[in-house]
Amino acid sequence: MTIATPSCRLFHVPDKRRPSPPSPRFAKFRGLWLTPCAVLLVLGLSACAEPDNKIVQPAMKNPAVSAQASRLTTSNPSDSSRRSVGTYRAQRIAGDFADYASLQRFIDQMVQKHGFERENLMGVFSQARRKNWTLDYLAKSDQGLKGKPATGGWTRYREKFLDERHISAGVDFARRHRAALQRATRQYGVPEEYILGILAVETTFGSYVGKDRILDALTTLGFDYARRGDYFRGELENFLVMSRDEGLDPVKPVGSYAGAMGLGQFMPSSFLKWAVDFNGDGRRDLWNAEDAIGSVANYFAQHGWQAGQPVTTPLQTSGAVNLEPGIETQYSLDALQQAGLRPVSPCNSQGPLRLLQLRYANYDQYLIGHPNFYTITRYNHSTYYAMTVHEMAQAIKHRL
Ligand SMILES: [Ca+2]
Repeated sequence: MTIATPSCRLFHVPDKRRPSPPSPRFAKFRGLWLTPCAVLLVLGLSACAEPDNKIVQPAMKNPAVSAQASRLTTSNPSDSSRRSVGTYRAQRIAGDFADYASLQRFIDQMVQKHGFERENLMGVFSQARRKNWTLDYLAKSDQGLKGKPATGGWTRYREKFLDERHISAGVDFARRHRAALQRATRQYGVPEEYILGILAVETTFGSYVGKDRILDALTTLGFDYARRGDYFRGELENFLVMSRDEGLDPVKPVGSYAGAMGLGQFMPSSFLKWAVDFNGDGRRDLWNAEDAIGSVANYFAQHGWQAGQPVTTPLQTSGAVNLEPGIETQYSLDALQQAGLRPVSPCNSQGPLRLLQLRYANYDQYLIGHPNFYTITRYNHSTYYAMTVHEMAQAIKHRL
């Protein structure tokens, strides 16, 4: 998901045990080209990961249980519960955000727009904690994420994910959730391996879904991160609506430092638009494996996935490539061929093509990015992210 556009969820999960790529919303958020410094930040620390010197908290062993535990018991909401989230009440905001006039205005808007109780929201925000680490981290990475991709950047990026741990976890997850995966493929037209590829890269199938409270993350970024404060205040609004709709205590859910949640790391806006109840229990639960499978498939379907169509086609080059690579520029097949780029296999793609450049240590590889590749980048606006999902999908499929 993009920060500025309706992309998925998503900001990335800070998986401390392994570096992760910039997440959906995240790539667009920061720009698509990474300097060497930025690559270190992204690869070494992960897009939404935390610095190496940060103490690692144990991952949630059973996210579904934890999410369930945070639910309120209002299966039949009364008028009061329709106007509030959690059971918090306060006459004024206490704690880290006590003196924030901008938060007071936000609460006023939530009362007027969505009918929340003012005392309830002041009680909720009295629980919020300012995440200074997040602000420090984003300040550093904002400075570094400019310029062209570095030589060898693709090699370093992919090796963080294309390993036995991710692939074997994918095989195991696929065997445990075969029926749901096959049902998602039938219903949405998205091959199961691409659903698996997303869940592998985002959270290694829920083995690490983040440890920051969503309330803390979104309040901090909404009111102390000026560059994208409007975006995060919007996500905070969506999070409160989501919490009320789903009967969640808004102080309990945890996720990435940027507010992404569950196995697929959906941001609240993506939850409201694209999450589905895929196990039929009447709730959309991003921490539930079946709901996550259906939600990722629905996300792809709603972002233009073309069933039965290719994702990439490798290109042969003759001489220097003078076309601009990247997902923001569209080409016709004729334009690519006239520039000396020839598909290694017949190419009958429907729709605009992208020129993908993968930077190895000693050479650059070029590929066609078909419309389905572009759909993957709606989850995270990054060529390397989408290529990693694609390769992960193929690697897991090969083992099934
Ligand atoms: Ca469900």
